[in-house]
Amino acid sequence: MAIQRSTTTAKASPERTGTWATTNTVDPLSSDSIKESIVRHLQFTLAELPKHVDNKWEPYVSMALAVRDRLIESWIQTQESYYHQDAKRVYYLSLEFLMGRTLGNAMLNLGITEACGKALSDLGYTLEDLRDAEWDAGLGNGGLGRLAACFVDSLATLQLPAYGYGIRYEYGIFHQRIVNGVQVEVPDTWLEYGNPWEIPRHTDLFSVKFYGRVHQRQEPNGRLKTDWVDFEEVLAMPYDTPIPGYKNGTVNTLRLWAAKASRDFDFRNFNSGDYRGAVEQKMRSENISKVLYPNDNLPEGKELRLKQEYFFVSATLQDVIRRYKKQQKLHPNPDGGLFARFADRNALQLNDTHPALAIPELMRLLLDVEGLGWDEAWDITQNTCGYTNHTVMPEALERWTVSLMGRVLPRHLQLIYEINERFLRTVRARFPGDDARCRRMSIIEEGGEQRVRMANLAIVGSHSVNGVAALHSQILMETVFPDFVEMWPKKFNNKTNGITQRRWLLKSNPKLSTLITGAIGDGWITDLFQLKKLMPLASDAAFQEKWRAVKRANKERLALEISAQYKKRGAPLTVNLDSMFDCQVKRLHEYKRQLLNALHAITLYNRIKANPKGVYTPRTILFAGKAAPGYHQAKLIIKLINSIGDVVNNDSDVGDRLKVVFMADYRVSLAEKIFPASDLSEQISTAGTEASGTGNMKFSLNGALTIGTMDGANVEICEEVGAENIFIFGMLTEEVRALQGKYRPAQWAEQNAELHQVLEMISNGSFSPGERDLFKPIVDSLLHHDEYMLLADYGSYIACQEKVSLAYRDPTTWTKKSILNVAQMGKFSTDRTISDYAREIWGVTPVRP
Ligand code: NBX
Ligand code: IMP
Repeated sequence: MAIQRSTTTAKASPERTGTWATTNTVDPLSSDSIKESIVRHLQFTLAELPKHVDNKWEPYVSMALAVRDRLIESWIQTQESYYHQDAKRVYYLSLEFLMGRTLGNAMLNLGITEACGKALSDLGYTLEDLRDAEWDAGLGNGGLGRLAACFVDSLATLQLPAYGYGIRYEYGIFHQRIVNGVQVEVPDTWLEYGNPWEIPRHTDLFSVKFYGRVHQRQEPNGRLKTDWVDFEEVLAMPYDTPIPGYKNGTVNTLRLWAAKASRDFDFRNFNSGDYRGAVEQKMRSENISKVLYPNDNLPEGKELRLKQEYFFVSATLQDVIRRYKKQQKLHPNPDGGLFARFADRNALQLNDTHPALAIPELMRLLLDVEGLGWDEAWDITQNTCGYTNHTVMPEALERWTVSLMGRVLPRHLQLIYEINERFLRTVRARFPGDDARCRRMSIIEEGGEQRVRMANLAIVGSHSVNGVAALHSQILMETVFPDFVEMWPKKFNNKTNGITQRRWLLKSNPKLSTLITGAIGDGWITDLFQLKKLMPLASDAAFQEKWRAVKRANKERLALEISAQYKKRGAPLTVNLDSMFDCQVKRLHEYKRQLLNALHAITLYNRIKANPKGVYTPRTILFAGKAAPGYHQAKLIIKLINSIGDVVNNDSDVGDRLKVVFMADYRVSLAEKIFPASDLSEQISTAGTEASGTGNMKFSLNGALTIGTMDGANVEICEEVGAENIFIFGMLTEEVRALQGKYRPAQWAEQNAELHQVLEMISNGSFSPGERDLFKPIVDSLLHHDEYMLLADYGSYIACQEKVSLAYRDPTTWTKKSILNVAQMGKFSTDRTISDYAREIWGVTPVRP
């Protein structure tokens, strides 16, 4: 359905008096109307005149507001239709939404990119000019946060009644600078100039409580009533961002909460005479939404983080219940209590365990506030919640100490104990006398300091538990949670991740999009399986030629970006456009094995040095990614990569046959430039460690071939594109498992002369002149522990890279494989992922506004 283009009339709400009706006589999506709107915002919202503007920010904001205006009517209509049609709603609860930029996406979804371009050119600007004025909304760390952003896009495009709920961090993921090869973190002040996409809702506040104690008393009717007393109160204020579907009239909501000190609290404290103490407390409570925790796959266990998790869960659930009650009033249910249909009208999806407090919080609201009994409340909770797991690494599972939980959330700790007791009773009934099983399954970890295992809580309190790729789900069921699977086999399922093609092809790679649409039509934009129609063109010489020209142009664009960045760093660098762009872009983590890629780079360097006259396939090896600020080993790996670059890039024997590049500040907007320009995608995690990966899909959708292990979603990519169109190497999960316990990495180093030489160079200061021992910790760790078995996979990796180099020398075959990769990416659209969640977990269906 297309956006309404004709004359529009805003109707007055029936219960209000007065004449609200207005008429709009021009087509709001025409370039004239858009231009008028930009100028009006510049003048009346920003109090500026076009002739006086000397920056890009103000025209960008005016443009953004003009586009936002064009979403509002559909937004309101969409929300009204959810009420009118008594829709079942889905809530995606996530501590992270890595949205990136909004302008380009909003224009595409409204179908007004061209009109906007024309309007701007009349005013003397181009879209490209203004694009870079927008800050990335970087409210996430990596895959988990970006997945949430792709999900809300697909939810709107599929016209599902859905919401994203999270935190409006004042500081998103830090910016990364590279100074002397070292990562330096710079705060992300993305809201400094304001955010034109968000609508603050100053009147829709909820109160969230912390600390205090629990007080139980008998009510006159004999029931036990629980009160939470002596608490500290913080207010949650929502900020709404519109999430438009693709040209379909649906506009959903991303609602992010900001913490505000309560007035009541100000008043009490400021009048007590302790002014400074009161100010400090106010600031402390507003700190809750101040900053995103920058760790991925390693929880910090800090009190503030626990408060963030509870703050957003509590505000969200109060809002969900408010909306449910309102909808029940419009569509009364004569039989059954007010909450009888709650689970029929609401689905909550927990993005990892970060929002798992939703389980005890929903119980608390139903029991203590709404007055339901335990059994009814528990049924509702279990039937409403679903839990998605994103990691199998034990150190990444959240476990809050009981003492912290009891202090910050006394009522919730009590509820968790009660949930656990009832749960363990059912375990004992099923498996009498099996104490070991009870200890393993308990929500409370004993032995040492008591902890709350959030994954166990999430499993017990949900009706669905899913992993994010077939292999990951299998590992979850076989080795991480086998006891739970035995207890509830039907609860467990797989939902393989995806990506939205609207951002990761249509918007980020306009040239390839145009070529594809010219060949097969534009159906792929909302039905990615249609890319299959490219198959017959894979060997078509003329089509191949155009395909290569697109890749070339994208490489030119990235090369300019690289040169600009290195120039700023004072280390000018030109990359060879004929070289293979070999890219690994993702968070820095030992299990992802950027170091293995670095060992390959040194190996290539050594080969060139040993035989400078040899024939080599030129490569530009590009890395990008942030390391958690406290993750020293990861930061040292960044330094090593940059140091290898310093040596290799300045060696005249090497010339333009090899460059090692580290691009700073990997983020959504940079990713959008890298994927379209890459030839080779590095997906080389140790088998069994990467839950899914989604970067792997973005590369493949943009025509890069993959070198990868049989890990995460690589397994399914291989299945889709066929083994002949992907480069697979390394141990399988079972082989990794079999080697654990008896692995002697030093022996692998001794047996491979090239590997031995590479390690020797890293430890003898070849890449750290003047600081010989700088990288010794890396080599020590490899030789003595090598937790992720880089040395065991090195030989197979190098051999596989030789096959890649050889294949790249034959452009016809390479291009054919590239086209066949793109053609077979249909499965990896989040449209498919979300349809599966909607049908198999949430039970929701589309609502057309
Ligand atoms: O989630 C990632 C996985 O590592 C990927 O394999 C997967 O593709 C992706 C989406 O399912 N996990 C991830 O990004 N985790 C975090 O960012 C994270 C953040 C905070 C935290 C724990 C993990 N406390
Ligand atoms: P919420 O979903 O209750 O947060 O409301 C979001 C939007 O839905 C509001 O701003 C209104 O545009 C619309 N809305 C609110 N209440 C009603 C209603 O009772 N009927 C239809 N639409 C409503």
